[in-house]
Amino acid sequence: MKKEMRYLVPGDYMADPAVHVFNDRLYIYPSHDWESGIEENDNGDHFDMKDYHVFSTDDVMQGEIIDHGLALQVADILWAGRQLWDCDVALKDGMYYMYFPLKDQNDIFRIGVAISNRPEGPFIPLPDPMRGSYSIDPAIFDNGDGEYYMYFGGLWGGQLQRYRDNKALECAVLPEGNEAALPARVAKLSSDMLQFAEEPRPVIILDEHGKPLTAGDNERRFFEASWMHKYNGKYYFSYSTGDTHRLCYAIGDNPYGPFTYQGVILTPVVGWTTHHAIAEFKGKWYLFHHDCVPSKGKTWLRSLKVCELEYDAQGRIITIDGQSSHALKQ
Ligand code: FUB
Repeated sequence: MKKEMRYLVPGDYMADPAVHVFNDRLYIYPSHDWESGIEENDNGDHFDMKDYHVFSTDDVMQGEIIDHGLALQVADILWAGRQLWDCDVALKDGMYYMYFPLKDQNDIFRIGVAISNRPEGPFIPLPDPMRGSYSIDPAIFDNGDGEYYMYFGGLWGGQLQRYRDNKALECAVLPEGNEAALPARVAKLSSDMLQFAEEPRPVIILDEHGKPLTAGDNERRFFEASWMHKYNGKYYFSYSTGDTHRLCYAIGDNPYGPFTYQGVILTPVVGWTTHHAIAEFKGKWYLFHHDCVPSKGKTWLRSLKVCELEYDAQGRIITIDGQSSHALKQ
């Protein structure tokens, strides 16, 4: 379905949105792309982001989008190497916790935590990454019962293929063909929100026959960009298929899954990566995502977009055409 789209930050390059409603206002936590001059490669070196800005609004499709300025930067993180990728933020007991993936000084992605007493930051980073953390794209889900879950992981440049059972491998191994696909991971957070409360578990996605998706099924299997939301009592795990450039989703009965594959949320956009957040605000559902139309296809200079998201009577998400960005609205 073609949709009316809005570019949210036309004056700058922002990507990988995480979105939450805090204190009746909608907050957007994107990655901040820039022209670093680093050549494009499969390792993602050209995504050399150095800081985050936070945005907020009280009207998603028409209202003013406020840029709250610098919220966190690589220069302030003691353990930093390079590359601040997709972050997310959770609220607990009046404090805001930002979770961010960053390569350490050995070029290994870890997940860090930074804290603020305001949703827009600035966020003060802890001196060390989370114990046992690895890979990228942390997405935090508040289950509404006092428990918070982190979904994370990403293939290729996201380094997930370097781990099995939460242990680093001697050499990276990417499964192929009929082997089980590499899953995202999920872990409950500790009550102080600063560590995993348990060993991360695999997020299993089943096909229509109840079999886990295979590595060769690259139009449906997980690649990166986890997101979790709840609709009509069901848990919707959504993600990017990476090299086939789709946003897909699977439904389960609890935060750990297993989840059963349902379909495509967004067909490929202009650009290589696709990444999103789904949120309800003032009675409507929205898909926040990015594309590379404004940068004329430069994959490392992405622009933040939003459109409405709809469900059918059975709770299935109605597929959105990723190329419907041509009805540009600013
Ligand atoms: O922004 C860098 C990476 O690109 C993100 O971590 C991935 O999800 C992809 O959007």
